[in-house]
Amino acid sequence: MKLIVAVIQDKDAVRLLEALIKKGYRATKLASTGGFLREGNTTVLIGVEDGETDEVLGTIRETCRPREQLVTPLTPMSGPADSYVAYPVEVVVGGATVFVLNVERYEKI
Ligand code: 2BA
Repeated sequence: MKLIVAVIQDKDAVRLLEALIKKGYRATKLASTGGFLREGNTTVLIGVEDGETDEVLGTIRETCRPREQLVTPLTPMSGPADSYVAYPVEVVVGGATVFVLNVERYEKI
């Protein structure tokens, strides 16, 4: 058994969950926050049999898309803050950051 942990954008969460549930998978949605942007994102936990992993990864690929986002860097911790001009930089967020973990034991109690 595998545990698929997918960090996705909030905008894609409903589409991914609907697609997973339609295909008979079970999933848990967690509200999370990205360490870099410090903005809300969604982490989805999906427990699957080994042979189902690729289908779930395909579903994530179909429903989660990359988007460009402008980020304004924070003022530097040292140096004259008044002469610092923060130019927005563009980062590409998503489609999804996915970790596939081996599950040592699974019990439903
Ligand atoms: P954030 O950490 O808020 O990162 C959002 C986006 O900012 C990233 O998109 C990436 O394009 C950019 N970024 C992140 N760290 C950067 C850095 N040190 N320098 C320059 N740009 C940087 P994604 O790579 O698609 O990541 C989306 C979200 O997935 C992340 O949100 C984070 O919540 C999660 N994530 C990504 N990689 C991870 C990892 N190795 N471990 C745990 N969570 C991860």
